[in-house]
Amino acid sequence: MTFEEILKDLDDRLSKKRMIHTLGVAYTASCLAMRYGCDYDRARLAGLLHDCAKHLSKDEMLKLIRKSGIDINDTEIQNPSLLHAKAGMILAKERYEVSDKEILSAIKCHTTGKPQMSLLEKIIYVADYIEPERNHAQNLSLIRKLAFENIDICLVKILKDTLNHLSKCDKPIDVQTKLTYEYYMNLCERHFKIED
Ligand code: DGI
Ligand code: FE
Ligand code: FE
Repeated sequence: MTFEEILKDLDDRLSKKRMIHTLGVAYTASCLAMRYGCDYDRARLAGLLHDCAKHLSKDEMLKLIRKSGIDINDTEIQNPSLLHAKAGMILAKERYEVSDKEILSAIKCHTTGKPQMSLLEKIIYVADYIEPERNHAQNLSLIRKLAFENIDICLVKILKDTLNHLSKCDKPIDVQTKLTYEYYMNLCERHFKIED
């Protein structure tokens, strides 16, 4: 399917608010791709599809993921907001005919991140957090600037704020979110001077 065809289908399925966020992520991801020398069309498509399963119910997402034989952990079952990433990857493949493995994996890890992300995976993770419609997180103006200066340090800041936010709200932390933070914190401590 073309970008326009996918856009039309998503527009029929997602809420207006989610659609505005989706387009924000698509174009923020393409800008980050221009900055870091990644294919901006693939970044835009991954951004367009990253939340494509957001309208599904918990049961629909569980069914889709189980049918594909993908593992689901307890934290994901208790926090259905984590499930839309894996479900989105499956929909992108099956409904939107995406076969690009890197785009699929960027959708799959967009909520928690993962250690050793590819450039495209990092771009989608960051774009989801900084797109212009997002306005709740703390430190957003610093993080937005950092996104275009050093994407690895930017990841550390986002993950640190996310972990803080989750513990403040008493939400269980997915093992991937924690591993991702530890991996990028370690990497940045070895390569860059991080200021707190
Ligand atoms: O789908 P979006 O709203 O655009 O954003 P998202 O996919 O990044 O995240 C959905 C929610 O998942 C968001 O409120 C943050 C939350 N989240 C990220 N990591 C974890 C988490 N929630 C829990 N419980 N545990 C995590 O490790
Ligand atoms: Fe999401
Ligand atoms: Fe999103």
